[in-house]
Amino acid sequence: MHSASPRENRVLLVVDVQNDFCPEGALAVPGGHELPAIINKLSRRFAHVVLTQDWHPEDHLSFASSHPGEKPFSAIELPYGPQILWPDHCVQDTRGAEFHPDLRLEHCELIIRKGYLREIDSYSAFFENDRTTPTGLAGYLRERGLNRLFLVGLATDFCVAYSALDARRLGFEVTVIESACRGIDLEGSLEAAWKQMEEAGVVRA
Ligand code: VGL
Ligand code: ZN
Repeated sequence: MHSASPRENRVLLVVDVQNDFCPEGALAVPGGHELPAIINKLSRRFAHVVLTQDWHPEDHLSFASSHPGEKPFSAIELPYGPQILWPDHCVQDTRGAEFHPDLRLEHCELIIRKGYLREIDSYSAFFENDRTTPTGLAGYLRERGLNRLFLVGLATDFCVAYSALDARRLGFEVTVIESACRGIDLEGSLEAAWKQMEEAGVVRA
């Protein structure tokens, strides 16, 4: 780690590199298993590393199994807006919710869990899907002067994109490192996410 200056204001935000988002996981993202090696290497250039961990109760409302008759990947309307229904994934304290075993980020300073409220999903590292209930991450980063965010992880078009867009909205400088992300791509969601991110001033690196 060469940049450990106390004034270092860059932070690597590693989104949801968990077993369930890797091949053989419950909500497998193609190529997800390629990320640990890439991110381990990248992380050496960052003094500050923060991880997010998708962390759902077993009856979470984003699971198709919580809505009899509904199938995974269909969309429904919840009080806070449209919600895609997912296969059960990242259930608290299960193997699927653990970080990929090859991830070696021992200098990670904070793990932020999200999606733990049954009634509401949370793609973004900053807000629940109502886009108003904060996770506390913005306050943490601001208090520590970490205002230049570099995002990597899973999935590009959901948790990475939502986090990047919220970070821009909150006034952070944001770069998404494309080679260290993988997408789900439901009905063009990957291209749409990049378009939205670019319009919001996210740097695509
Ligand atoms: C995610 C769908 C559901 C993600 C999490 O990490 O992108 N996607 N939960
Ligand atoms: Zn989830």
